[in-house]
Amino acid sequence: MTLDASRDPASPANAILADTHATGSRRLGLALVGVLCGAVAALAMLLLMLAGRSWLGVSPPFEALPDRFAPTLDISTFFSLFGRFGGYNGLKRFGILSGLGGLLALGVLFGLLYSLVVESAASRRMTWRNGISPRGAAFIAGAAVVLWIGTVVILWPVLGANYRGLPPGAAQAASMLFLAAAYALFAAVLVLGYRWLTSRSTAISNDAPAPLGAPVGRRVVLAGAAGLILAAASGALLRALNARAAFSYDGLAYSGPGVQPIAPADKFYTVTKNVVDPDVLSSVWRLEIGGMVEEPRTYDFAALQALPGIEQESTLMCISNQIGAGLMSNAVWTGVRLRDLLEASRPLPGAVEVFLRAADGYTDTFSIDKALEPETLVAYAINGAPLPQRHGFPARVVVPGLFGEKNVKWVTRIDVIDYDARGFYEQQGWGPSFVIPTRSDIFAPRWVRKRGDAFVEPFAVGKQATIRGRAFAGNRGIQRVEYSLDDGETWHESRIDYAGTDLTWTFWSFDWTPDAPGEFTIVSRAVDGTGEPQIAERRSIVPQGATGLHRVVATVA
Ligand SMILES: Nc1nc2c(c(=O)[nH]1)N[C@H]1C(S)=C(S)[C@@H](COP(=O)(O)O)O[C@H]1N2
Ligand SMILES: [Mo]
Repeated sequence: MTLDASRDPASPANAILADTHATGSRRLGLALVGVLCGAVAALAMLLLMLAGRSWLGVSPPFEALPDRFAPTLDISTFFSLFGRFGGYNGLKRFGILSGLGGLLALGVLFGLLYSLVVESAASRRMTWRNGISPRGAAFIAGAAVVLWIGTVVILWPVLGANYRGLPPGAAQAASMLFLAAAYALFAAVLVLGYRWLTSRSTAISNDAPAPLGAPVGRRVVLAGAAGLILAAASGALLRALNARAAFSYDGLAYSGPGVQPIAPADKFYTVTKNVVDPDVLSSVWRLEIGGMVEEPRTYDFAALQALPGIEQESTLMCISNQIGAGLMSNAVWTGVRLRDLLEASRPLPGAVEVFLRAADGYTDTFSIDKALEPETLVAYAINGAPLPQRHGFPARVVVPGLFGEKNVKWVTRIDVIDYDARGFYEQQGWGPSFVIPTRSDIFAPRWVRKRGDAFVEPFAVGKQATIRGRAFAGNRGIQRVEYSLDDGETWHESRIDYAGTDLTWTFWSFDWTPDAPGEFTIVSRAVDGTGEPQIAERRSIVPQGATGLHRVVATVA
């Protein structure tokens, strides 16, 4: 069994030493072949997952895992991670990249373990079929099944995501099947690859194990090349997904002197939990109404649009919108009243909430009373045109009066439930109230946020300027907006430029001709449609949205 010809085979001591040395390096070589096979198999599996994500909308584990665990973070951890990883986008990127890294590391680990099992003496004592160790095959099949069960259990709450728009039940089945296919591909590539890369002779006697396999150098090089090709293909798919990622528009604000009463759809503020938003096919998409109803129903896109619909102007605002900031916009929505959809399915007595699910696995809830209000819509158009992808194509919920997160985009299922459930962000500890507090702010002339907010350009003594702002009170409307030029000492009524409706923001303004140089702190305060004044006390966005007055310092020269 001496493989090293340079040593003197005549010396028994040397022969044994050489044999041990050769066996050691052979074992190392085989372990490296295992690692290589594991890496190639993981890359093949990665490519399948990326193809499934790109074309079938199946969420791969490295995307589903962050979604699974983001809601379990409490808000302060969530924000401190923003700080550590460079904002929400940085955190999302980190989540995906560590998932990708973990997947490849697991592949390599299982490749190594597979090689150790296959080359163990116990394995080499057995009868192999078609050059495959039964022990190795059992090990990798068992590992794949255990991993599959583990993944399904851990990812269970998010398996209902399908970025092409399959409703949750079908999406869950698709996710589970696809995972099984991906793990089976991994196991098959690993087993067949390892077989192809090692040559071996069979056992001589029944009690002595067959010798170790020997790596086939030329094939190892080819396998390495195959790995590089797979990596390049995965890289191309990852780059294509990255080009569609929400990084460039997540957190898009609508603010400044250019804001219009009705925002163009492409300027409408945008917030999403996703790295890559759903790309829903309206032909695949369904809206299911279920849970505690007498008659569950499923609507396709044509059926939804064929129902009697309404047009409704309403304003949407994110709970994270700071006073004065632009995570708010107003638009005209077209859609079906959620009430009509629910009544067609006849909710059973005892209904407490509706539980909404979306193509991206997002969830949220609101009370059945809110769901039955005539202003709560399943909308399929914005400003007369189909919803843009990033705003929830083909359909989203619009719930006037409640913060943006309740306005579920890409909605695929609405269940009537008889208990108090919590949505994606709600689980982090936001709320419990999602009713929008009254607010007002100044958007023109342009100001910047330094230590406080200050107008960019100085005002001139004797020259008239117009200060413009907006006010919003959820679904309560705005009665009037007052302004102060002396940091809240004295107040004056502003002029209303755009009244809107109870469901929208209001634009207000006043003209000001400064009569003396100096610094002036301009403040606004609104009164909602029920006569309640805006809360002046400053509260942070956590956990129920910000309150407080908007102050902007003007310098008069
Ligand atoms: N399916 C789904 N719906 C969602 C979200 C999401 O990430 N996924 N984000 C919510 C949040 S936090 C906000 S503020 C609004 C933003 O809606 P917009 O992007 O159309 O302005 O959508 C809500 N609906
Ligand atoms: Mo939000």
